[in-house]
Amino acid sequence: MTQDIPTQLKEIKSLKTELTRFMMCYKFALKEIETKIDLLKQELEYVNEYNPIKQVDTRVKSPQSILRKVDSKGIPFSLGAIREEIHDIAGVRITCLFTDDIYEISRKLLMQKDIKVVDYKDYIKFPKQNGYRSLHLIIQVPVLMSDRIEYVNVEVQIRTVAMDYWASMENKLYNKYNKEIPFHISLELREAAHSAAMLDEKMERLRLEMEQSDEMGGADDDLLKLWINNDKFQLPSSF
Ligand code: 0O2
Repeated sequence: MTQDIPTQLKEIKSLKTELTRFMMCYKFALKEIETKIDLLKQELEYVNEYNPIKQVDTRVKSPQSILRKVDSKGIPFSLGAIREEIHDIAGVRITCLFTDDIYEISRKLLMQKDIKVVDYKDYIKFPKQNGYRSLHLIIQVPVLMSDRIEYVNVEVQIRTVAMDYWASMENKLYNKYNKEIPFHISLELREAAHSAAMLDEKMERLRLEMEQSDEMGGADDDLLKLWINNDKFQLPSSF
């Protein structure tokens, strides 16, 4: 039985409201988590005199991308199922300098009482076959709507600058070759992932050495400290 035009219009309007509320929840969840990260940044900066968070990017997945995932994973086409099954509609990416910072940031975030952990994937200790490394947390953040509290899933990716550099290059190639990266390029990518991991390890060792030398009352390495704490600091050309 076909519905009359006013009933159809009413249904379309109510669907539109439902969809807007659905997407708004993710936008609000990102605002909540951004505020938390900002407070964490300030706290670490003032208490530890070192802010490990170099960059924070957020995004809400586009409706097209959500639909692609629904299709590829065979998820039933309903808002309830999408909410349950797709965990990265709201995404935050935190970039830092050192691997240890990743775990420190994740510990500090997960310590917060109103954050629930849904999933924890450590692609640093267990890199993906293609070389991808990053720490992924799926967390639930409470969002206060006008009539209720919604617990909204947010995917938090935490990685070093080197891991991020690699992942953005790999993503470009993945898109360029329409998911079928030629074998010789995938080998080079794996090599690059290995080099990035070596660089991260080396940087971590240098930092440890610097901290130990500070603890033993050694001379402050002002250049290295300036570099770690200031994004805009440039090494002199004679360095
Ligand atoms: P986009 O465009 O970033 O949104 P899921 O697919 O999330 O349900 P999965 O695959 O187990 O389940 O999640 P995983 O492995 O935690 O990956 C989720 C996100 O991590 C991806 O989202 C990417 O952003 C990133 N990622 C995972 N693997 C790779 C990789 O090999 N290379 C790069 N460059 N990024 C990766 P989307 O939805 O795929 O993409």
